Amino acid sequence: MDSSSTPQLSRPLAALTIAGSDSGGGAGVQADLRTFAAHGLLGCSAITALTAQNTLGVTAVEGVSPAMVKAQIAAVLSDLPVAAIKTGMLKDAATIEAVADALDSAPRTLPLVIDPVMIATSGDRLLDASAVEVLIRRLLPLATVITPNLSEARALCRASDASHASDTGPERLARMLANLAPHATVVVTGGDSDASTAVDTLMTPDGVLTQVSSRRVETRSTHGTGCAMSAAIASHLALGRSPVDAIELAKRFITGALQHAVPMGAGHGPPDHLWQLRAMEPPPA
Ligand code: PXL
Repeated sequence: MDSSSTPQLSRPLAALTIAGSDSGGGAGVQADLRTFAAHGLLGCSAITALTAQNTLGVTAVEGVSPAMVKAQIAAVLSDLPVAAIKTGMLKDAATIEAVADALDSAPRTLPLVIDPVMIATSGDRLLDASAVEVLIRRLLPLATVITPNLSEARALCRASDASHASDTGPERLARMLANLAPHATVVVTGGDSDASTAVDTLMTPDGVLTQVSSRRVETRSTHGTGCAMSAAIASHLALGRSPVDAIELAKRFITGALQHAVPMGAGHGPPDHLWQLRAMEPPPA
């Protein structure tokens, strides 16, 4: 497989992100839409919350009503050729219930990537602690892929009553999460550790445990890396790839986006989601 190329689309395809807006453009819906575009897909969105933020952190958060979240999802799914869905920031329990209700009417075959976003890189909370249990009960059973980082994986396992999750390693966490998301390939991402390689731990629904490694890229342009990773996985699922292939390809996409990032802002700027397109640009005249 020529894994670096995006296949020619025989028909137009869209992907839907259900996530929060990042006014600074690096994470959330903005990162997802750039990532979908980079994979040749129309990006549709159901915005769950507005965040006022920049590369230094979040200064304000305001939710969108659950009814409006549901209406956005229904409007998109009833008309556009959505071939995969991802969720990001879901803010609170009522929003998760609305998303789960809206997805109940989506075809069961539509791939769903759940990025269980809890806390921004800046330390700001993006999901109420009390909503973790609702995420587990309503959304994880619907997932095709889930992409927690180590601390999100631990929070999910703790909330599901798996005691001692705090000192548990990625392999055991992936096994525990496979019980909570029985149809999903679980990816416990390790990119935010300090090691010289970024190692993700994968567990498929049939119980195969593997690791995908990439060289760590030294950069401060890491804001929204998890958003772009889950959106890239959703993009490859939309294009017909298997979950494991989609995860490997998404990891290469992220590694390139980090390598090509140009620092922006005084804090953590975004990776370059459009790096593959820039490589195709003609040189300046
Ligand atoms: O990267 C997680 C994330 C998701 N969604 C929104 C965010 C962030 C991180 O800042 O702002 C809206």
